[in-house]
Amino acid sequence: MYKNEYLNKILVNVKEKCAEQKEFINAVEEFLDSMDYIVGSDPDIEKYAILERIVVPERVVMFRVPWVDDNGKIQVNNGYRVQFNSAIGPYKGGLRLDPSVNLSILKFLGFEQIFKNSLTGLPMGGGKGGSDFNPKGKSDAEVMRFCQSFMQELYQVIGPNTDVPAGDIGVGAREIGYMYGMYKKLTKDVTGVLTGKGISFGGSLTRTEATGFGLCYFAEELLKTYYNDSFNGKNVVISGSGNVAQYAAFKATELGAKVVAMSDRNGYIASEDGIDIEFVRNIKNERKSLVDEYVKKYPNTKNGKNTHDIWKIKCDIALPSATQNEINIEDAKALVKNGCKVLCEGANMPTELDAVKYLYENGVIFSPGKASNAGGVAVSGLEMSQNAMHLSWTFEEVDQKLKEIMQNIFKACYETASKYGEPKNLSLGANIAGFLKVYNAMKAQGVI
Ligand code: NDP
Ligand code: 2IT
Repeated sequence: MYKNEYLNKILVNVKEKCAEQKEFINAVEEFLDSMDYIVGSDPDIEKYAILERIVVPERVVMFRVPWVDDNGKIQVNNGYRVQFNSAIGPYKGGLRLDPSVNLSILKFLGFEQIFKNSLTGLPMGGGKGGSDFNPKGKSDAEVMRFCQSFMQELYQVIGPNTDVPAGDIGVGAREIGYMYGMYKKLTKDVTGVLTGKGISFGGSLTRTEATGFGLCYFAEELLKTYYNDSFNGKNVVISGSGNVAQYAAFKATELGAKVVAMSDRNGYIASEDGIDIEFVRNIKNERKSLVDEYVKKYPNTKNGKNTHDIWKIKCDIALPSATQNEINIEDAKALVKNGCKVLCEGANMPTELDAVKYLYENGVIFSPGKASNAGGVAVSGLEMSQNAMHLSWTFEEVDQKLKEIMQNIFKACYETASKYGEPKNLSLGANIAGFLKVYNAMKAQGVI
């Protein structure tokens, strides 16, 4: 229950109309919590029906993705693009390929993306897409045929000035390359409709590293502000071992921390001496199992199959970077008990709402993914700028811009949270700061 009746009406309506969409309802609920601080003092939010509109995607496209496997058998998957909000720029957001993908998950991700993209300060609206295709165990040729078929439908609704997809879980350089190739063939357009492209065909340097690096730049700023401290000498637990986790591990180490545990969907590894990050990257580049391969080389490594057990590993800083709902209330209790002081989300909503509340009440500084993982989409925005200008910046230039953007995002969240009397509530700061820009744009553009 919110203090404000208008918010209760919005939530009841979303719960009724999207009853099956658990993840989406969670994301809306978390956002509305913060709106309770501002709707009372700004009647225009209700007058212009901003919240009624903001919780409904502008457009959702769902399509069939047929493809032929290596045995000549026809396979069919579901494809989606959720074009959530274009108030401040073209729809922008990743594509996820994972068997768990459904409309609820993509709507939650697209909704979060609206505020994340707004926080970057770049002109990008929010969107998300993907398919329930499982890339695990597929050959390169199968992945290519799937990506080509997926793009044969998707190309109709995207474009460099309308909707610009990128990677997410299960979508990296290989998939973006195949999709870009098919888009180019169908449209004859080479102006960069996807971000995360290969460097030789319009990709930006630092995009691969951007989310993980950005996460650490954000966390470094947070540590300085709240604790007058830094990564130096800290023990860090990072869940996942994909794109975000690998580069977060690399940057945290460069900043003087020790990464003591990592995971993939089959289990976790932990070592007080620190994880061999380069080796983790090699294992995952070969698309192999983290635990099996790691213990072959380092047989004394602590490990386990239950991915939740990674949160029982003692650490100063936790960077969940695998997927949504990785940290439940029990995991949050274990983190607090072991002295964890900071949790910055690298993934999108890896922490369940009651776990966030528990962390907050027990003094752990928490940052939501929409703020701390915005580095990826920020550099995607920079890739769009470079494509539009037909030039490319150096790694150092992009890295420097990324650092400034992450510092600015932290500052916006911190200052906004402080303005509303809760300086340690970065979720509040992120939601309000992200929302205000979108709200003003929607108000200015009329009832659309
Ligand atoms: P990847 O596919 O590169 O890596 C995902 C990692 O998480 C893998 O190690 C994977 O295990 C693990 N994982 C995936 N699903 C599960 C699950 N259900 N349970 C446990 N572990 C799981 O994806 P990214 O690194 O790109 O994305 C990770 C998170 O970061 C996602 O939440 C994504 O939305 C978010 N994000 C990504 C950005 C980007 O630029 N890529 C930007 C901002 C946020 P396995 O290796 O076994 O598959
Ligand atoms: O969740 C995210 O921000 C991403 N997957 C990156 C999106 C992008 O457009 O780069």
